[in-house]
Amino acid sequence: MPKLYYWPATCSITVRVILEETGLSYEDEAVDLGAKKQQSPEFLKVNPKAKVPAYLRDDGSLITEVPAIALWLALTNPDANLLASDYETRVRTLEIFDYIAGTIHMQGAARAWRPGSFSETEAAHDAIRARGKDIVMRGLDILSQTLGDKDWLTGSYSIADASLFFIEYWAREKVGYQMPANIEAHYHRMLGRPAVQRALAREGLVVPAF
Ligand SMILES: N[C@@H](CCC(=O)N[C@@H](CS)C(=O)NCC(=O)O)C(=O)O
Repeated sequence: MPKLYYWPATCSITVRVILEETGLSYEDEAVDLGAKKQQSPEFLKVNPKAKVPAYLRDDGSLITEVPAIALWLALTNPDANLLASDYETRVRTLEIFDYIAGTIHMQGAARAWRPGSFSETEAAHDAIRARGKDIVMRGLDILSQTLGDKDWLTGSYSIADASLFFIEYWAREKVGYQMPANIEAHYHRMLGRPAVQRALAREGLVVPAF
Protein backbone atom coordinates (compact mmCIF):
# COMPACT_ATOMS: atom_id res chain seq x y z
CA MET A 1 0.00 0.00 0.00
CA PRO A 2 1.36 3.50 -0.76
CA LYS A 3 2.15 5.78 2.15
CA LEU A 4 1.79 9.52 2.61
CA TYR A 5 4.13 11.30 4.99
CA TYR A 6 2.30 14.40 6.15
CA TRP A 7 1.64 16.94 8.83
CA PRO A 8 -1.91 18.26 9.31
CA ALA A 9 -3.00 21.40 7.46
CA THR A 10 0.33 21.82 5.66
CA CYS A 11 0.87 21.54 1.90
CA SER A 12 0.67 17.75 2.26
CA ILE A 13 -3.10 18.21 2.49
CA THR A 14 -3.14 18.89 -1.26
CA VAL A 15 -1.86 15.37 -1.84
CA ARG A 16 -4.26 13.97 0.73
CA VAL A 17 -7.26 15.60 -0.99
CA ILE A 18 -6.12 14.20 -4.34
CA LEU A 19 -5.59 10.75 -2.82
CA GLU A 20 -9.10 10.88 -1.37
CA GLU A 21 -10.46 11.90 -4.79
CA THR A 22 -8.84 8.85 -6.40
CA GLY A 23 -10.32 6.43 -3.86
CA LEU A 24 -6.93 4.70 -3.50
CA SER A 25 -6.16 2.90 -0.27
CA TYR A 26 -3.10 4.36 1.42
CA GLU A 27 -1.34 4.51 4.74
CA ASP A 28 -0.13 7.69 6.32
CA GLU A 29 2.49 8.71 8.81
CA ALA A 30 2.56 12.03 10.64
CA VAL A 31 5.91 13.84 10.69
CA ASP A 32 5.64 16.29 13.58
CA LEU A 33 7.01 19.51 12.13
CA GLY A 34 6.48 21.31 15.47
CA ALA A 35 8.88 18.82 17.09
CA LYS A 36 11.27 19.10 14.08
CA LYS A 37 10.80 15.41 13.28
CA GLN A 38 11.49 16.23 9.61
CA GLN A 39 15.12 16.60 10.73
CA SER A 40 15.22 13.25 12.54
CA PRO A 41 17.68 10.64 11.23
CA GLU A 42 14.72 8.26 10.63
CA PHE A 43 12.84 10.70 8.42
CA LEU A 44 15.96 11.95 6.62
CA LYS A 45 16.46 8.36 5.49
CA VAL A 46 13.00 8.54 3.91
CA ASN A 47 13.27 12.07 2.50
CA PRO A 48 16.66 13.81 2.66
CA LYS A 49 14.89 17.07 1.73
CA ALA A 50 13.38 17.06 5.26
CA LYS A 51 9.95 18.09 3.98
CA VAL A 52 6.43 16.81 3.77
CA PRO A 53 4.71 15.64 1.70
CA ALA A 54 6.61 12.56 0.66
CA TYR A 55 4.80 9.78 -1.14
CA LEU A 56 6.13 6.24 -0.94
CA ARG A 57 4.89 4.08 -3.81
CA ASP A 58 4.20 0.38 -3.71
CA ASP A 59 7.51 -0.36 -5.43
CA GLY A 60 9.39 1.37 -2.60
CA SER A 61 10.28 4.49 -4.60
CA LEU A 62 9.57 7.94 -3.20
CA ILE A 63 8.10 11.01 -4.91
CA THR A 64 8.53 14.45 -3.35
CA GLU A 65 7.26 17.91 -4.36
CA VAL A 66 3.52 18.48 -4.31
CA PRO A 67 3.11 19.14 -8.07
CA ALA A 68 5.02 15.98 -8.99
CA ILE A 69 3.03 13.77 -6.61
CA ALA A 70 -0.23 15.34 -7.81
CA LEU A 71 0.70 14.77 -11.44
CA TRP A 72 1.60 11.16 -10.75
CA LEU A 73 -1.70 10.51 -8.98
CA ALA A 74 -3.73 12.24 -11.70
CA LEU A 75 -2.01 10.40 -14.54
CA THR A 76 -2.18 6.99 -12.92
CA ASN A 77 -5.83 7.36 -11.87
CA PRO A 78 -7.46 8.67 -15.04
CA ASP A 79 -10.95 7.64 -13.92
CA ALA A 80 -10.78 10.25 -11.17
CA ASN A 81 -10.71 13.00 -13.86
CA LEU A 82 -8.23 15.17 -12.03
CA LEU A 83 -6.37 16.41 -15.12
CA ALA A 84 -7.82 17.28 -18.51
CA SER A 85 -6.63 15.20 -21.44
CA ASP A 86 -6.33 18.06 -23.95
CA TYR A 87 -2.87 19.62 -23.95
CA GLU A 88 -4.00 23.25 -23.62
CA THR A 89 -6.03 22.67 -20.43
CA ARG A 90 -3.33 20.36 -19.09
CA VAL A 91 -0.69 23.05 -19.49
CA ARG A 92 -2.96 25.68 -17.92
CA THR A 93 -3.57 23.36 -14.97
CA LEU A 94 0.17 22.99 -14.38
CA GLU A 95 0.68 26.74 -14.89
CA ILE A 96 -1.79 27.47 -12.07
CA PHE A 97 -0.42 24.67 -9.89
CA ASP A 98 3.13 25.91 -10.18
CA TYR A 99 2.08 29.48 -9.38
CA ILE A 100 0.35 28.26 -6.21
CA ALA A 101 3.18 25.95 -5.14
CA GLY A 102 6.16 28.03 -6.23
CA THR A 103 5.01 31.60 -5.63
CA ILE A 104 1.98 31.78 -3.33
CA HIS A 105 3.15 29.00 -1.01
CA MET A 106 6.94 29.10 -1.11
CA GLN A 107 7.41 32.87 -1.48
CA GLY A 108 4.28 34.18 0.21
CA ALA A 109 2.82 31.84 2.83
CA ALA A 110 6.27 30.61 3.87
CA ARG A 111 7.33 34.20 4.72
CA ALA A 112 4.06 34.96 6.49
CA TRP A 113 4.06 31.70 8.48
CA ARG A 114 7.73 31.15 9.23
CA PRO A 115 9.64 34.45 8.96
CA GLY A 116 12.45 32.81 10.95
CA SER A 117 13.32 30.74 7.89
CA PHE A 118 14.13 33.99 6.04
CA SER A 119 16.04 35.91 8.71
CA GLU A 120 17.37 35.08 12.14
CA THR A 121 16.99 38.74 13.11
CA GLU A 122 13.76 38.89 15.05
CA ALA A 123 13.35 42.62 14.42
CA ALA A 124 12.96 41.82 10.71
CA HIS A 125 10.15 39.31 11.17
CA ASP A 126 7.18 41.69 11.06
CA ALA A 127 8.35 43.11 7.73
CA ILE A 128 8.92 39.59 6.34
CA ARG A 129 5.43 38.54 7.47
CA ALA A 130 3.91 41.60 5.82
CA ARG A 131 5.79 40.93 2.57
CA GLY A 132 4.55 37.33 2.67
CA LYS A 133 0.97 38.47 3.11
CA ASP A 134 1.34 40.87 0.14
CA ILE A 135 2.56 38.01 -2.06
CA VAL A 136 -0.31 35.74 -0.97
CA MET A 137 -2.96 38.44 -1.46
CA ARG A 138 -1.58 39.40 -4.88
CA GLY A 139 -1.57 35.71 -5.80
CA LEU A 140 -5.17 35.28 -4.69
CA ASP A 141 -6.16 38.32 -6.79
CA ILE A 142 -4.55 36.76 -9.84
CA LEU A 143 -6.28 33.44 -9.18
CA SER A 144 -9.54 35.31 -8.64
CA GLN A 145 -9.21 36.61 -12.20
CA THR A 146 -8.36 33.12 -13.46
CA LEU A 147 -11.39 31.66 -11.69
CA GLY A 148 -13.83 34.39 -12.75
CA ASP A 149 -17.37 33.08 -12.41
CA LYS A 150 -16.41 29.45 -13.02
CA ASP A 151 -16.76 26.80 -10.33
CA TRP A 152 -13.25 25.41 -10.86
CA LEU A 153 -9.99 27.00 -11.94
CA THR A 154 -9.70 25.34 -15.33
CA GLY A 155 -13.41 24.80 -15.97
CA SER A 156 -13.64 21.31 -14.56
CA TYR A 157 -12.32 20.10 -11.19
CA SER A 158 -8.60 19.32 -11.23
CA ILE A 159 -5.45 18.96 -9.14
CA ALA A 160 -5.08 22.76 -9.34
CA ASP A 161 -8.23 23.17 -7.22
CA ALA A 162 -6.83 20.83 -4.59
CA SER A 163 -3.66 22.91 -4.54
CA LEU A 164 -5.63 26.13 -4.06
CA PHE A 165 -7.54 24.49 -1.23
CA PHE A 166 -4.39 24.26 0.90
CA ILE A 167 -3.79 28.01 0.51
CA GLU A 168 -7.45 28.80 1.16
CA TYR A 169 -7.55 26.66 4.30
CA TRP A 170 -4.35 28.21 5.62
CA ALA A 171 -5.36 31.79 4.71
CA ARG A 172 -8.84 31.50 6.21
CA GLU A 173 -8.37 29.21 9.19
CA LYS A 174 -4.77 29.81 10.24
CA VAL A 175 -4.10 33.48 9.55
CA GLY A 176 -7.59 34.91 8.97
CA TYR A 177 -6.96 36.68 5.65
CA GLN A 178 -9.93 38.14 3.81
CA MET A 179 -10.03 36.34 0.45
CA PRO A 180 -11.64 37.62 -2.79
CA ALA A 181 -15.35 36.70 -2.88
CA ASN A 182 -15.07 34.15 -5.69
CA ILE A 183 -12.07 32.47 -4.00
CA GLU A 184 -14.08 32.28 -0.76
CA ALA A 185 -16.91 30.67 -2.77
CA HIS A 186 -14.40 28.22 -4.29
CA TYR A 187 -13.20 27.36 -0.76
CA HIS A 188 -16.80 26.61 0.25
CA ARG A 189 -17.28 24.42 -2.84
CA MET A 190 -14.12 22.55 -1.86
CA LEU A 191 -15.38 22.08 1.70
CA GLY A 192 -18.55 20.56 0.24
CA ARG A 193 -16.62 17.79 -1.53
CA PRO A 194 -16.71 14.45 0.31
CA ALA A 195 -13.02 13.88 -0.53
CA VAL A 196 -12.07 17.14 1.18
CA GLN A 197 -14.19 16.30 4.21
CA ARG A 198 -12.51 12.88 4.45
CA ALA A 199 -9.08 14.50 4.07
CA LEU A 200 -9.74 16.95 6.90
CA ALA A 201 -11.14 14.19 9.11
CA ARG A 202 -8.11 11.96 8.50
CA GLU A 203 -5.88 14.81 9.65
CA GLY A 204 -7.97 15.32 12.78
CA LEU A 205 -9.23 18.70 11.53
CA VAL A 206 -12.78 19.91 11.92
CA VAL A 207 -14.59 20.83 8.68
CA PRO A 208 -15.08 24.60 9.03
CA ALA A 209 -18.65 25.91 8.81
CA PHE A 210 -19.45 27.01 5.25
N1 LIG B 1 8.40 22.50 -2.65
C1 LIG B 1 7.94 21.53 -1.66
C2 LIG B 1 7.58 22.28 -0.40
C3 LIG B 1 7.40 21.36 0.77
C4 LIG B 1 7.32 22.14 2.07
O1 LIG B 1 7.82 23.28 2.19
N2 LIG B 1 6.71 21.48 3.05
C5 LIG B 1 6.63 22.10 4.36
C6 LIG B 1 5.20 21.93 4.92
S1 LIG B 1 4.04 22.92 3.96
C7 LIG B 1 7.60 21.42 5.27
O2 LIG B 1 7.78 20.22 5.25
N3 LIG B 1 8.30 22.23 6.09
C8 LIG B 1 9.24 21.73 7.04
C9 LIG B 1 10.51 22.51 7.02
O3 LIG B 1 10.67 23.39 6.14
O4 LIG B 1 11.37 22.26 7.86
C10 LIG B 1 6.78 20.73 -2.21
O5 LIG B 1 6.11 21.16 -3.17
O6 LIG B 1 6.54 19.62 -1.71
